[in-house]
Amino acid sequence: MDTNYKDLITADSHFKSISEKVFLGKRITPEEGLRLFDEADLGLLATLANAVRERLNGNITYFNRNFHIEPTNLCVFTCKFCSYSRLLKQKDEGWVLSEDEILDRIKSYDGKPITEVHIVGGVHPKLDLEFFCEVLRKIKKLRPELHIKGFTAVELDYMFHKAKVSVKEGLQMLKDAGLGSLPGGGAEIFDEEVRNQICGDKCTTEQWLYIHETAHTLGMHTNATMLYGHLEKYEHRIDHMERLRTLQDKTSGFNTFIPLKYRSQDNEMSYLGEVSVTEDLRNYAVSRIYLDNFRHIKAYWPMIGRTVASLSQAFGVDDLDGTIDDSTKIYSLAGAEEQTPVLTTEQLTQLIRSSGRTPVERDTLYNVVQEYSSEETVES
Ligand code: V47
Ligand code: SF4
Repeated sequence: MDTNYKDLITADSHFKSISEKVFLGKRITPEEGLRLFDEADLGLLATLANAVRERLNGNITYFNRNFHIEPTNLCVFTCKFCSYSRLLKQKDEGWVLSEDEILDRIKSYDGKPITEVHIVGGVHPKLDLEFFCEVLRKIKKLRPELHIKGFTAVELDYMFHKAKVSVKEGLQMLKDAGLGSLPGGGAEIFDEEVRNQICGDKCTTEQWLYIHETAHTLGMHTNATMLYGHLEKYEHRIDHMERLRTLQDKTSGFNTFIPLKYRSQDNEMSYLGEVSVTEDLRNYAVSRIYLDNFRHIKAYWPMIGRTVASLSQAFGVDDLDGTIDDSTKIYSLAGAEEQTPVLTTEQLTQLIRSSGRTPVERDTLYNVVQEYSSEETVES
C-alpha cells in the first residue's frame, strides 16, 4: 500500500489507533472490532482488510478443485434457516445415497484432476459411524491421493453419541479410515441465546468448539464458518470470531474462515430477508482484520455469486471455494445467486485475474498445486 495514503488515514482518521494497529500487524480488541462494524466506512474497511490480506497472502487468490457429495438431505434436526433438509417423516422429498452410489460418484471423477471431495449432508440415524468408516476406506482404496474433507461437528456429535464413543475415539476411527479434515459447517453463530433461537436442537457451541479442538490435537486441520445476516447483532459476530481466535491461538488448527450469508428462500426465517452486498463486504473485511491468526478467508462463490466473489477479493478474501463442478444443493435451495454453480478452471482463474489477483490452485492444506502466470490458458 502507498505510504502517503497510509499516513493520511492514520493522521486524519477517527480510527487512528485501530488503523495503526492493523498496519503494524497488531491485534485489535473486541471493542475495536465492534467499532469497525458500527462506524467504519467501506473505504477504510477495504484498505485495512487489504493490508492484512496482502501481508499474509500477497496478491494470490487460491482456489481448489473439489466436488461435493451429499449422502442425504434427511435430517433429525430442525434448524430454522435450513431450506435443504427434510425431516425423516418427509421421506418422499428426500434422498439417502447407498454406499455404492457414493462410490459411483467418486468413480465418475476418475481421470479428472480433482484433489478433494467434500462430504456433508443431513443427519440421518442410519448413516452411522460404522457406515462412514467403511465408505471412507473404500474411497481411499479407489483413489488414495484424494483428500476427504467431511462431516460437520453437528454430524459428528450425533454420530459419536449414537456409537457411544468419545469425540477423540470417533475422530481417530474416521481418521484411520481416511478422513483428512473437517469442514467448517454447523458453527452458525456461537452466542448461546441466538443459537437457541435459530438451531436450538443441534450440537451446542461448546460441543462444536470441542470437536474442532480435539481434531486439531489429533493433527487434523479444520475450517470454521459463521452464518450471518439473520437475528444476530454485530456483537454476536465479534463474539463468534473472538471464540475462534482464542481456539486458534491454542491449536493453530484452523485453515480458513468462511463467512456464510444467510439466504432466505423457502425456510422458516424467510420473513427476515437478506442483508445487502455492502454488508457482505463489510463482514468479509472485519473478519479479515479481526482474525489475525487465520491465514485465509474464503468466499463461497456459489452462494454469493461471481460478482460479489470478485469484489470480495478487495475486502480481505484470498480464497474462492473452488469447485469446478459444485454439486451442493444446500445453497441453491436457499436462494443462492448461482443455481447451477459450475465454473471451469479457466473461468475461475479468469475471474481471479480480472479482479487484479494472481490465481493459484491449492490442495486442501494450501500446498500449491499449480501457479498460473498472468495470461496462461488452462485445462478445465
Ligand atoms: O452449517 C444452511 C449453512 C452450512 C443456509 O468448510 C446456510 O470448506 C446460508 O459449512 N443460508 C454448511 N447458509 C455448508 C458449509 C460449507 C460450505 C462450503 C465450504 C465449507 C468448508 C463449508 O451451510 C451450514 C449452515 O451454516 N446454511 N442453510 C441458508 N439458508
Ligand atoms: Fe440438518 Fe444441517 Fe439443515 Fe440443520 S443445517 S437442519 S443440521 S441439514
